[in-house]
Parts: sequence; structure tokens; C-alpha cells
Amino acid sequence: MPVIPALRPLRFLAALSLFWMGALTPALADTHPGQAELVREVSADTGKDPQALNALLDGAQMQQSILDAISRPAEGKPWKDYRPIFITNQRISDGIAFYLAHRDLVERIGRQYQVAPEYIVAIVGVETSYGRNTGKYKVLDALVTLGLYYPPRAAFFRNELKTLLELPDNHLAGPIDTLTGSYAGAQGWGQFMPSSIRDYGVDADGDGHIDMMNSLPDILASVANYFAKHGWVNGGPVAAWAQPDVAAKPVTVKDANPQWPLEQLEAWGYTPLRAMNPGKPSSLQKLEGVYGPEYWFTFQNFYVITRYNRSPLYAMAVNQLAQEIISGVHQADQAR
Ligand SMILES: [Ca+2]
Repeated sequence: MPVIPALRPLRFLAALSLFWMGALTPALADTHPGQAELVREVSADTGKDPQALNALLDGAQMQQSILDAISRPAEGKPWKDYRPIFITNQRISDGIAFYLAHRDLVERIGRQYQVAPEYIVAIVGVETSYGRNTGKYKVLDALVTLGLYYPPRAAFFRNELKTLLELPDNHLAGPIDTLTGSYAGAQGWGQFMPSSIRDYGVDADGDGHIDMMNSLPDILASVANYFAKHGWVNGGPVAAWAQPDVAAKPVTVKDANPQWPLEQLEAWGYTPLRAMNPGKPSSLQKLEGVYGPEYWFTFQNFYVITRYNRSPLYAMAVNQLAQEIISGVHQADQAR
């Protein structure tokens, strides 16, 4: 039974009268912890009707499967097991086919945002296999579950839940209670969280609606805009093989921020396979490959990909898929 003092006055009266009648309705039993405060905040920020917000939240379900899913992310695996999940022949050939089928659009958006188009395509490839798997969880259930029932990440997910409730209708693919996405509440081909839709979503087809589920121009331009706003350097490298010498100094990297000039990493015993600008801001990743440790110099654009997903494994998967896609596109060009 909900804690009575947390209920709004009307609900309190309703609860009391039902209590007298000797019954509690399922709607009251479904009230979520912290719901009243959340509704108050959203209503104060946006002027949205508290009754409608409560009705929406009353319809959301805490789902144990979502709590289970967040406890076993793929990023816990070593690179040699992570890579085959995302870099498959199918995903590569689908990416090449997608690029070729939508070439004018992806290249136009690439020029407009100054982002390499194969990386835009690779993001939707890694995230959702080019829109085929955008997630089957109800977004509202996901964000209620993680925002209100999962203390380790509650601050982050409650904020995303609040943002979802506050987004204008024309920023979402449909009514909030119909949206589906990942167990973390990410939506559409690019798996944008509500705050990312708010901050980076683009209405690229000009229909007045940001639709991350059904509009390819909106989807691809939003991904490109996300990269551009996070500092993508057009034409810049993402990562390059590093050859360690036997006495190479172990390098600990807190995040992928390129914090050393390349020559510093060279002085520590890592050699690029091809000569590069010694002053280039760089970082280093050590990944557990099939044949042992792999060392990679990483640069600003690698860091930008980690703004999309913090995992260096994710960024490397996007990088390698993008490279496979663009090389397949070039091969198709030569074959014509
Ligand atoms: Ca649109």
C-alpha cells in the first residue's frame, strides 16, 4: 500500500474513501515511489496537467526484466568477445547496402554537419542494426523502473524520465505510453535518451516533428549533430595501431580524452605503423584481442564516439564497422 502522506490530497481522499469501502484499486497500488514529487516538478516546469501525468505514470509498470538487463551490460566483456557481437559479416554488408541505398542523404548530411558519413551509418548499425532492432521495452516502463526503483543509477534515470515527460509532443515518435526502446529507455534508430533528443535532435525533413523512429533524415542528422556538437574533426583520424616495444611504459587511461602529444606516447615506447604528426593530441587503448593485447592510439574523434557511449569497446566497434562500410562502398564504386 502506498504511503498515504505522499499522496496528493485528492488521491488521499480517494484512498480514504476506498479504504472505508474496504477495497484498494489497482491504480492506487501501482503508484510509484516519488511519483507525486516528480509530477509536481514536471507540472511546474511545463504547465502540464498533473492529473494526466499521474494517469500516465499509473499506467507504467516496474519491470524486473529491466533491472536484470542493466546488471549485465555487454561492455563487461573483453574486446575479443565484444567485437564479434557487433562486427559481423551481416552488419557490414547491411551497412554497405544501407549507405549505397541512401547515399545522397547520408553524404549530404555528412557535408552539412562535417562528419564522416560512414560513422553516422555505423552508429545506427551498432545501435539497432539499421533500425531493425530499436528495442521492445516500453520506454516509460524502462525509465520508471530505472529512475524510481534502481538506486544505483536513479539520479541519471529519474532525470531522463522527467525529461521524457517534459518533451514537447513533436519531439517524440508518438504518445509517451506507446513508445518502445531499449531497457534503458533509449529510442529510435540511434537509441537517443530523452535528454539527447532534447539537446541534439534535429527535424531534418522539415515536417515540424523530430522523429527518431520513422524519419531517416531526422535520425541521421540527429546522430551527425550529436557528433558535431561534441567536437568531431572532419577528416581527422579515429584510431591507429600502436606497436609497443618490449619496455613500453604501461599507460593508464581514465577516459579517451586525447591528452598527450603523439610523441609523448612514442617516447614511452609505442610506435605508429605509419608516420603521423608528432604533436597530434592522442591517447592509448589496450584491448584484449583474439591474439593477445592490442594497442591503439586514439584521437579526438574516438573520444567523440565515447560521448555517445562511454565504453572504448563501443567506440572501437563503431570505428571498425565504419571502416568496413566505407571500404565496401569504395569497392562497389570500383566495380561499376
Ligand atoms: Ca521531421
